[in-house]
Amino acid sequence: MTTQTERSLVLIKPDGFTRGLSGEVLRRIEAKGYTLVALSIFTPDRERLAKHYAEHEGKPFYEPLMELMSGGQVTAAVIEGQRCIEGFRALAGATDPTVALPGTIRGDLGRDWGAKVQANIVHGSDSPESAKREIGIWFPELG
Ligand code: DAT
Ligand code: MG
Repeated sequence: MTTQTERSLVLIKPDGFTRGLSGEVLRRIEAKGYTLVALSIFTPDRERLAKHYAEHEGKPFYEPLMELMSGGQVTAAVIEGQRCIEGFRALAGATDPTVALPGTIRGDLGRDWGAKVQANIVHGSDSPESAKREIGIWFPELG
């Protein structure tokens, strides 16, 4: 059986960026064998974040999430490889860093800080449809 190569959007969020974890996250992506296709560092504005997190609008953690994400620089990356969407989600670990398994990015490097939103270091697309949509938002030149 063959599997098509695919792309995923990865963000090292401001909490991860500020702690100097961009290199560690990118190291794990490359060590796993995925390829870096695009890389950019900037502070995202609310308009871009509202598009990115449209599915979460109205949830209790939405505003704190927007504040966290617009509060500093992010490292945005497009990665590539067969099943890299699923593969990066496995590298990232569970959304809640307290229960994310050791060995994962969130499990090894994240913790609960008592905030209204979980600061969990990374974002990764959760499906091919999300990846296509999110890559279009963060890297329109790749669309
Ligand atoms: P993921 O980033 O694992 O795909 P998500 O898309 O459901 O998780 O949520 C986006 C981000 O919002 C997540 O990385 C952290 C935060 N978040 C999600 N659910 C939360 C909750 N119940 N309480 C606090 N923060 C939450
Ligand atoms: Mg998500």
